[in-house]
This record gives sequence, C-alpha cells and structure tokens, in this order.
Amino acid sequence: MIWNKEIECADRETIEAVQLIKLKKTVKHTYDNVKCYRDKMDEKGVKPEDIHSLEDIRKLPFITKEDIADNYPTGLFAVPMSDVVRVHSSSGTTGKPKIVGYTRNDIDAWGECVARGLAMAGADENDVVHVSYGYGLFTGGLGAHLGAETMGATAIPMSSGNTQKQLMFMKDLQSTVLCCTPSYALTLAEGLEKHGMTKDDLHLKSGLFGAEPWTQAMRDEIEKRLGIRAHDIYGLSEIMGPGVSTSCEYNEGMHIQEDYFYAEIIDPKTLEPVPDGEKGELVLTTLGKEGMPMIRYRTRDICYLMRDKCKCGRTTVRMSRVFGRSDDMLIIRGVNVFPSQVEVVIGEFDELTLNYKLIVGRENNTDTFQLQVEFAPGLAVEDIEFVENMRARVERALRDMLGIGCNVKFLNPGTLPRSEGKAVRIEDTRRL
Ligand code: DLL
Repeated sequence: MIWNKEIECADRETIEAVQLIKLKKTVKHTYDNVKCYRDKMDEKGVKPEDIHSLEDIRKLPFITKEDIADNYPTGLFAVPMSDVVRVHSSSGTTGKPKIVGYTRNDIDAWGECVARGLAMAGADENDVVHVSYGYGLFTGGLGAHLGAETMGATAIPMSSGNTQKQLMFMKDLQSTVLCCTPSYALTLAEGLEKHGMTKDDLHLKSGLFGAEPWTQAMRDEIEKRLGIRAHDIYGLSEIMGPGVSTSCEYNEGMHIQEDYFYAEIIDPKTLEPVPDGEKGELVLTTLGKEGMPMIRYRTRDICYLMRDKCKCGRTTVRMSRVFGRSDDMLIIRGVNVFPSQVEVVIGEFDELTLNYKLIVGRENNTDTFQLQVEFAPGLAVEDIEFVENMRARVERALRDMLGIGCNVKFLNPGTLPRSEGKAVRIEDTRRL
C-alpha cells in the first residue's frame, strides 16, 4: 500500500515543522522568480525573511484567479520553460484559460499525493484503476493516471464518453477502482441496465470521485447502484490537480496532504481567518512546488476544516465536502443559493433522480427560478394528481431549505443530457 505513514500519521509538531521549512523555501523561490508576487509583497512591505512561523503566512498577500488571468499565459511560472515538463489548463472565470506548469519534481509530488488518495480508497499495486476522467489539458485524467502508476497499480486510460465501451472494459479487465466525476459515475450506473448488465458483472470495490460538488445523497446513490465505496477527491489545476485532499474509509472530510499544501479558511468579505468548523473560502499555499508555486491562493471553494484525529489514524487536517464555489453561487431575488442545497432537497425524495437543472431568468424585473428534475424510472409524469401532489411537496421543501420560492418542472426519466465530465447544472439567462 502506498501511503506515507510517517507524514500522514505524524504528530502536529512534526507536520508543522515540515510545513514551515517548505513554506520559507516556497516564499523565497516565488519572491525571487515571480514578478507579480514580488511586486505584491513589496507593496505590502514584506520580505521572505519575515516568515518565522506558520502564522506569519498571514502577512503575505493573496493570489487570485484575476492574477492568473492578468499574467496569462505563463507569467506566474517560477522556472524557465526548459524546466517545465508538463502543462495543463482549465477554463478561467474571465474567459482566458488558466495555464499551469509542472517540473519533474512537481509531477513526482503529484503522483505521490494521488497515490495516497488511492490508498485511502483501499487500493494497492494489485488493483486495476479505471480512469474515466477526461484526458488532455484537464488534470483529472492524467492526474488519476499518474497516481495509479506511482502506486504500481494498473492504470486504464479510458478518458470519458462511450459508456458501453467503458462498461465492457470495466467488466473484461476486472477494474477494481473507478475514477471519474460523481455525475459520470451515475451515468455509468444508468448504463449498466441499458446495456443488459448489473453491478455484479463488475469487480469494482471503490471509486475516487471529484472535480465537482456532490452531496451525501449522490454518494448513497453511487454506492448502492455500483456496489462500491465512494470516496471524495478534491483538487484544482492552479494548485496541482486531483489529490490535494481525499476522504478515507470513514468519509468524514478529506485529508489534506499537508506536507504539500497549507490550508486556511477565510471570510471572503473581510479576508480574516474563520475558526475551525466554520464555513468560509479555502485558501491554499503550495509547499515545495517549483513550476508554478501558489501562495495564499483564493480557491473560491466554500468548505470548513476539521483538526480532530480521524478514526483511520491519519492526523492530517481534513476539509469538509465543498459546498460550492463562491462563483457558482446564484443570487436569486437577493438570496444566496447554492446548487448543492437544491441537491440535498432532491435527495430526500425517492420519487426523484439526481438528474436536475436550475434555470434562472428574469421577467418584469423579477428573477425567475425553476428546477427541472427527472422522475425515477417507472413513475409517470402523466398522472396529474400524483404530479401536483409531488410538486407541492418539493416546492415546500425547497422553500424551507432556500428561503425563496422555486417553480418545479418534472421531466420523464432520461430526458436531461447525461454528464460525461463536470455536470452543467445551471442555466442563467440573466447574464445574457
Ligand atoms: O477539477 C481537478 C480534479 C480532477 C479534482 C479530478 C478531483 C478529481 P479544475 O478543473 O481546475 O480541476 O477545477 C477545480 O473543481 O476549485 C472545485 O470548485 C471543483 N472541485 C474539484 N474537486 C472537487 C470535489 C479539477 N471533490 C474546481 N468536490 C475546484 C467539490 C470539487 N468540488
């Protein structure tokens, strides 16, 4: 089993000592080599030598998504291109893609982080890891692949799409661990029946699912329909890709690989730290990354931190599931709404599937808000009495959860397009 017990189960003092050494090195490397960050530090009047403790990180300026856009394509790289062995990219909020670069050492560190995550999902070198994240500029496919190879497991580079072929390979090669987005895991589960198979035709035991927010209801559904244990894996291109943190068999948050990342939670309005257990924006600092180090990177992801010891024995800080991105948050009639809150409500109804879409628009200067959701197979949208009764129940539950009204439209099973990667849940025509 590839996991690093020495670090993952180390006492706080040891972890923090490792973090401090690596933080000092990263700050110096960044200050010396990244003009944008040096300018920000100079503006704040702080020098690398001012970092004496981990708390001193608060003296340092943040890096934001806007900084990445402003320095497109490679202005935040801290090494010459000749030392960069790989680039990846993800779509940026401002329209410009974010380009990220890795040195040989960065790739090795990434492989170790994902391998540790796979170990949390019970994998070792005997496992067959079926990777259905997209391969290419997206970090999902190649990141999961790297972890599987680092572990010495067998990696199957399926990429996403072509459900029937996925299921055939999964069955014939006896894949034991599935890596894909949670929404694609459900698409694959649906495909089983369509292609005359059941979960018992497969040899899967667990899965590492991430790249998009998901709820406990979705986890239950995946576990039930695929007969596996579903783990949450978190990461983002700017910081590395998948593997920044992963949930272990107890599934009480995701263990952050603290020798590679320093995590803080801040109030996105005041930028001040919030106490453990309280939700806020996750801010990450890479420890030791060479190609594109990130110091106090504002992820926009909303979660909280837990520091109590996990039952699995690992002592690393855990982050809760991600409730959503602050930029995914809809403001409807002045009320903040996260798609994950709607998903929690849907999950409470056996009559509904987790295939849904939120449509937001504007009529007569007022926001309109509609949930489109599919009925479970076998239920008829034609039975008017049943539909009206359901509508009243779901609309009431949504109002209780969100504090605003939402119109509900039920669809026949199989109507909405199925996800192959990150699910698209929102259609907001107000922005047009
Ligand atoms: O999605 C990296 C990744 C690939 C993670 C595969 C896990 C598995 P990006 O495309 O840059 O990178 O998107 C990063 O996706 O800031 C979160 O908002 C969201 N995200 C990633 N993992 C999770 C998760 C990859 N487990 C953005 N839960 C992040 C919720 C997640 N949201």
